[in-house]
Amino acid sequence: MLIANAFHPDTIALLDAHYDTHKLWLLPAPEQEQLIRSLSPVCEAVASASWATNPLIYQLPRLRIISCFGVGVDGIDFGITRERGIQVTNTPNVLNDAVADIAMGLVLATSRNLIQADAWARSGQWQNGPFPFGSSLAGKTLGILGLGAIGEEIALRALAFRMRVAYHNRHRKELPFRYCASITELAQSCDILLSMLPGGAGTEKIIDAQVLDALGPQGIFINVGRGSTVDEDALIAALRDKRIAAAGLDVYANEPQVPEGLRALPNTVLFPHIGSATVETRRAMGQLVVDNLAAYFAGDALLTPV
Ligand code: 8YV
Repeated sequence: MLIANAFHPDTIALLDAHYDTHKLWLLPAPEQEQLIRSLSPVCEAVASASWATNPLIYQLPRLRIISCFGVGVDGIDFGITRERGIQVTNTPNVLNDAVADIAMGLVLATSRNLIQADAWARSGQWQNGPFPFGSSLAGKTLGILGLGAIGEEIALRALAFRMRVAYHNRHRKELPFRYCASITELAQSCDILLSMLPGGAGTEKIIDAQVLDALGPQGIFINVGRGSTVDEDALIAALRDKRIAAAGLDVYANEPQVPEGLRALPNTVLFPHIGSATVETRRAMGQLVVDNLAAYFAGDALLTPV
């Protein structure tokens, strides 16, 4: 088994106990290539984050199962996995609360300028005058783009903050929230547009200048889904020209690179993809990776097949 990423130590220990494991992330790039080549005739299983998976699929002809660490599987070439009968699993649901918490963290940080407020208190600027006012959440509309299991957790939290909730999905759901038939309609109808969209060809740069202009100069954009869904140049231009008020981002098109244009702006809050990054959640995700592999090798039904 090839382990591609540095999972929680408990997960690594469980994998080590049951399989002949090889750890890719510990090696420098040339040695990684060497390891993959040497395992190519024998490697049957990969435990990997989605983004690190494709190169392994192409180089491991005996691969039978990919146990993906994360709910998003946009880094996996399903054309190839289906053709070769490779099973794929992911880790849904166990991360819903952690990601929803970070989403609300970005909502609060952008609307109340929390990061700037911390800097203000530390730097002694308070002596020269009060911190500028933010904007309230109560009574505002949170527009959730991609209302799946995580989106529903975010909606519950928004209701507790006395916000209204609207959403856009391809299909309307039986939920007591306003449904908008298009992304642009949702952007027009909300104060804070929050994207939970998955990556992939169907959503590539779907959040573009037109959507951001519909959000408007008081609007805030939050992204906790995938960076590939945003036209980042259009986002930088909209933030710079004050065509939207602020953005709070946990994900980027080309991670771990964060575009200089975003870093240079004062009206952005930028997190390094920490949506699921709590000890408890990462442990639970790892356990699901391990349990799916155990089920596969025992000949049982996979717990969370994709
Ligand atoms: C990452 C995520 O998988 O689950 C997802 O889709 O984006 C995250 O939880 C995790 O950070 C590992 O890369």
